[in-house]
Amino acid sequence: MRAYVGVGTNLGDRWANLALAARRLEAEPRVALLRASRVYDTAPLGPPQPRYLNAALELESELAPRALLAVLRLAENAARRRRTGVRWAARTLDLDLLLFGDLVIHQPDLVVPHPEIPNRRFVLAPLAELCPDRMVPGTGATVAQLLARAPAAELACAGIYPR
Ligand code: A4P
Ligand code: MG
Repeated sequence: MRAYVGVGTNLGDRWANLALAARRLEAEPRVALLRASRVYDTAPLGPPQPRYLNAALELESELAPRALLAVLRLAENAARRRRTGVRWAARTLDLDLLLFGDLVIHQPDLVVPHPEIPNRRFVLAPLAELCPDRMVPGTGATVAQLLARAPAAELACAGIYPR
């Protein structure tokens, strides 16, 4: 199944955290990392915190959604182990399962499509590089359409995804 993952990092060596996420997915036997968006430098949404790097990854997953989510959590943990002396709330790596084929999932610990997609330009801009014409289930709109109507947000392309 074709799946899309949102990557966010605002702590530590952010570029290294992005690279780690890609390496972890590439090392997964039942996951193929097909493409990466460019990397965006984005203003933080929420409480005051450092700026983020955001990107999106396109996967082909033979793993079921929950198993893929577990892989994402392990990759986050791997990034956390690399950091030193940070507050518990700080995040070196946030991997969100944005889309999994056309599936709609509403479980306590897994909601797909990720419910914040329409509100977040830092998710939609990279995702639109990979799959602008893909319908986002439950919204009646494509990724490109959601991007066109998303709330304004400050973001700038910062480079290609590190591999
Ligand atoms: N969960 C449910 N559905 C999903 C899904 N589709 N993908 C559950 C991933 N996880 C999903 O996640 C909390 C719980 O969500 C998990 O246990 C999982 O089972 P988390 O990543 O541990 O916690 P979180 O990061 O606080 O949650 P969330 O919703 O990812 O946080 P936010 O709201 O995304 O906050 N500003 C910019 N510019 N860029 C960013 O990337 N990110 C955040 C993080 C805030 N501001 C930001 C950015
Ligand atoms: Mg998350």
